[in-house]
Amino acid sequence: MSHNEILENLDNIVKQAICELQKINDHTAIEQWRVKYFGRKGLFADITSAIPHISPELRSETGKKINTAKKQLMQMFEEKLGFLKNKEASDTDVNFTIPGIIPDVPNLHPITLVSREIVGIFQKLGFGIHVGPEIETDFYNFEALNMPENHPARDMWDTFYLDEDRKLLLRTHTSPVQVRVMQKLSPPLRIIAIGKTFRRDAFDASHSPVFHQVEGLMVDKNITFSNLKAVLIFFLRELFGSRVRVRFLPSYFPFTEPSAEISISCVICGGKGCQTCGNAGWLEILGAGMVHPEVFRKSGLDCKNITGFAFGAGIERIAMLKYGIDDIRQFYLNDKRFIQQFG
Ligand code: FA5
Repeated sequence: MSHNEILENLDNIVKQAICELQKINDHTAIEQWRVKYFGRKGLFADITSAIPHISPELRSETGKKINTAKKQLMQMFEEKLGFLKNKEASDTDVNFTIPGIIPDVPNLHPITLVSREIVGIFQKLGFGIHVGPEIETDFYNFEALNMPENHPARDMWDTFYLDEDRKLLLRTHTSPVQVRVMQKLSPPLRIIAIGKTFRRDAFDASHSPVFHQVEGLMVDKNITFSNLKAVLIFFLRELFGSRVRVRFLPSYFPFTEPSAEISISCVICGGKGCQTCGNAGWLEILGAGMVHPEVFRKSGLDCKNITGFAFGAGIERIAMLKYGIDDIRQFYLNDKRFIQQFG
């Protein structure tokens, strides 16, 4: 072979080797390729053996060209080999017989459990379930509830405002749902509404800046405070058992007249006094009263022929008593060990 023939041959070998290498898809084929080009009797051995037959001054240059081509192909070979190894590993590492991972589904959160139980009790009494928005307007959260601008009772709730004009806010209670329902539906009405409420209250054992309330509203002809008492005592005895003691004390809410604050005997300490009930033996869980005529008017109802009662209870406080939890912060620590104890 002449010098030129060797180079031409080398060029063809490289082109052919690259073309074949690209098509290779398994280990057997790549080994065959290696032997064909780099084996003891392979094409590179063959072409290298022709070097001594060309003129001495061209031998070094020819040898270098052959080595460069060899190096280039060897590098491509290594890359392909690595690719095939990875591919085989990912094909064979999948063991389809291994059982699936059992999803870690914890119990329902105690607040969800208690909310469902409350809904169940009121459904037995024929109450419908409603919801309202968590972002409220000043009108629904305050004004329609008989608290016009600058009314001092607005200070009863430390409010998270969402805009400079203080027109949008995070609802401080579920009472705005009363107004929304009365605007939409006509009496007789029997509804509850459950949802999140927000106050700028610092965390302590019985306060959280986000908590849940259940609101109740009953409106019809001749609804009296006795109806309110009967419904609430039924509700609290269904929830806490027939032995629970219920206390009604006079209170003030701008949207009810008369108003009451309702407590039950502390089921954690049995009424002796503990951290949860602030050593009082009673835990206040409800505010209630007869719907104020101004609320009917603001909701567009003619209050001459109708009366009604409303109440609002804190669900966390109810859940604490029901499950013997002495600190409201437990609900919000996201500790699965806590959640798994319920349900
Ligand atoms: C109200 O929110 C009135 N809207 C309730 C009402 C409705 C009265 C209808 C009359 C008619 P109050 O601010 O007292 O009332 O809250 C009601 C209940 O929410 C309390 O009894 C308590 O159980 C719970 N609560 C209040 N603040 C917190 C808090 N920061 N963390 C947890 N629970 C709270």
